Amino acid sequence: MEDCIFCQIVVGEIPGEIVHTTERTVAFRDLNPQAPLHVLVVPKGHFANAAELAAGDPAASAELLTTAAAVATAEGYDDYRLVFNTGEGVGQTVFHTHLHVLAGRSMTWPPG
Ligand code: IU
Repeated sequence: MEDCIFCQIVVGEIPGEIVHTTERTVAFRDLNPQAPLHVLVVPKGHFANAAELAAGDPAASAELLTTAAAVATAEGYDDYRLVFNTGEGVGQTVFHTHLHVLAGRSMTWPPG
């Protein structure tokens, strides 16, 4: 989708600090990090949210998780939090599926 900012990062039309790439995913640092490690893992294809990705491209859906784990391990974290926001009501602001990988500080549960 040409007006999707994460699609543009995936193809290199706008810069992102990319930390890891696989066949189906790209991982880049969040511009507004909420923890010492805050990386977003996105599928190369455009899907609005995690459920649509799982239905439309199960292989990419699985690869998002393995990429997230690989990024956390490569950055030296055994403990990390993975988050998919789905819908404006819970804070989704970018409608290209992205898995937040957060680590490096203590976190509370439940999330706010
Ligand atoms: P959310 O789950 O849709 O709320 O997360 C969107 C994230 O994308 C949020 O953490 C932003 O800081 C981040 N982000 C980014 O890293 N680069 C961008 O160009 C834009 C948003 I727009």
